[in-house]
Amino acid sequence: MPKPIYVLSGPNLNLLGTREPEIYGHQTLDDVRALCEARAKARGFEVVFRQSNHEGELIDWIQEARNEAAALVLNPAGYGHTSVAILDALKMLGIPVVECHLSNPAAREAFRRKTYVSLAATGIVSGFGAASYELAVEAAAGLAR
Ligand code: CA2
Repeated sequence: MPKPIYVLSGPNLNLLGTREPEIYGHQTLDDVRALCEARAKARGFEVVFRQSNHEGELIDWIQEARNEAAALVLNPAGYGHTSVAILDALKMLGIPVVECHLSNPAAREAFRRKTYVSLAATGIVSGFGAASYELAVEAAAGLAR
């Protein structure tokens, strides 16, 4: 059995589906989890799916992924635009990293056009709502082989 694909989500995404559906869609994070699990299963992987509102906890999980994961899918949410600490953790990872966003940050406010995470990501999937996660898992499964 291969190592799992870690799918980590950052702050406020626990509230997904409850506001701004025109930007983020109507699906909840539990719906997203189900999509990720199904796509990973079809590619022979399991998923470790977690969300945190805390930067340090996300960093702990990224460090854990060094030994425990085949690849990482990360939606850093707001931390993507601010966190050098998460970038530093990703640089030490040594496994493929797929950055993932529900919306397309490049088409939004100027402050969203840069993410630190992108500097360490193998690739980015954004703008497809919950399907961004599915596509990111697909990419991660391909990279993990
Ligand atoms: O599009 C994305 O996935 C983002 O990572 C979402 C972040 C935002 O800061 C990034 O620029 C792009 C915001 C997450 C807010 O969480 C939500 C909570 C409830 C409903 C919708 C989103």
